[in-house]
Amino acid sequence: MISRIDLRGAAFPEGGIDRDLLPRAELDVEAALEKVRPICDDVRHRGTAALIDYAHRFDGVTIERVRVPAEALESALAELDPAVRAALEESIRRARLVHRDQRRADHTTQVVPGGTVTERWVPVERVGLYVPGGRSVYPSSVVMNVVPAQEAGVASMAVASPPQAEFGGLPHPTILAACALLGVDEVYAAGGAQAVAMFAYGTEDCRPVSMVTGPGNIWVAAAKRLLKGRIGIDAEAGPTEIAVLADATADPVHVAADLISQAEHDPLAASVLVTDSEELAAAVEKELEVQVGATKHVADRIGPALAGRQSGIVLVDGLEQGLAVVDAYAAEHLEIQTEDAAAVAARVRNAGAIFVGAYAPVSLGDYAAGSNHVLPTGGCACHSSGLSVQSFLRGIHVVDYTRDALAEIAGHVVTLAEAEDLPAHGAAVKARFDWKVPPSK
Ligand code: HSO
Ligand code: ZN
Repeated sequence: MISRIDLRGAAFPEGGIDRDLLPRAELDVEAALEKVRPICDDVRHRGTAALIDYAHRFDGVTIERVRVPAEALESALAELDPAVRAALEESIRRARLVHRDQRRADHTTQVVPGGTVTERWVPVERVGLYVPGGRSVYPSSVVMNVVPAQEAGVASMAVASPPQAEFGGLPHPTILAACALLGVDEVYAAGGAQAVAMFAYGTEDCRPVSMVTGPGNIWVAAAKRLLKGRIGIDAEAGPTEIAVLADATADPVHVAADLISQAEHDPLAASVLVTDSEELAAAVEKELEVQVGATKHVADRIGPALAGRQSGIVLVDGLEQGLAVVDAYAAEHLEIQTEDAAAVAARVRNAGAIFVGAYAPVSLGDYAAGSNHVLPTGGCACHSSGLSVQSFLRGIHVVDYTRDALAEIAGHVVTLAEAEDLPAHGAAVKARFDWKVPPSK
């Protein structure tokens, strides 16, 4: 069911191992761009009418309006299962605790007497948060997008999620209830690329936003790539990934359960075990058979995800090689199930989020650890972070120099301007001193 990649005895070069040796899903976002471009243009020009047409074409539902009325949000919350409400409330509470601590204070550096640079953290004014529908209905993703934006101080935010035929053309009621619970009252029944275009260009109903965040399918990723620049984006989320770095001390029942848990998202989801223990590998293979036989979503997602070339058991010679492999892979989620897991985790350089030891499964982070579950996929964890308060802030440098402080550095500025053949740059400084460069003090 799951393939093996044996890297034992392979050379592990200094600069890290070749990523192409490792399993990974390939997502051709570039090819999707051509399909997405006319959709985005159409939304730009026809606004709500285009969104209504796409709801019919892509979501198979006839809707009359895209903005979700306030009563629908209220009634979704009123009808929410109390157990789900309690779980969401606890998830929100924990996420708030963690994200509140991410807030940054403005900081002023005195460079010279009379010369300061202040870094002022300013939230993005308005953001659009995309929450997938269709195969996946994730109220937890509402929490993971909204909480950091709120804690960053974003003044205006809107959520979009695809219209569902089953629910009269509204987004899924649990999504609406989660929005209501978080105090988000601007929600749109729009999905896919057209929702991203709605946010970017604005429509009669929806004021344009400065930034769009949230996971989505390939069409959402392609629209984000296309419209990036006009809007800021978090990341082009790809299919979910879990990597588990485990040694002989790991419990194969836990490892198999965790690999299956993320395979449950998508046939393209990646589940990768990296281990130096042949016994563990064999026990996990056995356990996968047992557990897959007892779960849901096997034929359409788990089966193809585990059997796909994006998943596999990677055998390594030892912990050092294991660390080299997981760093090269840069997983969205990385579990460390080894002896002295915290010390091993501290050595990892590349991962979206790290889950330490036997009692921190990825599912905990998906719902209620307090951490964020919108994380970099496709190897992007080697250069990017997951969604956080920081994602919604801009650090603005405020430069404040007195006449004396400028005079002190003027000579160097003029010299550098001349070295770059930009004399007008130097002139802008000299103009303040009767066109003479002041002698440096
Ligand atoms: N594991 C997904 C998030 C999620 N899981 C939502 C369950 N619901 C990507 O990090
Ligand atoms: Zn998940």
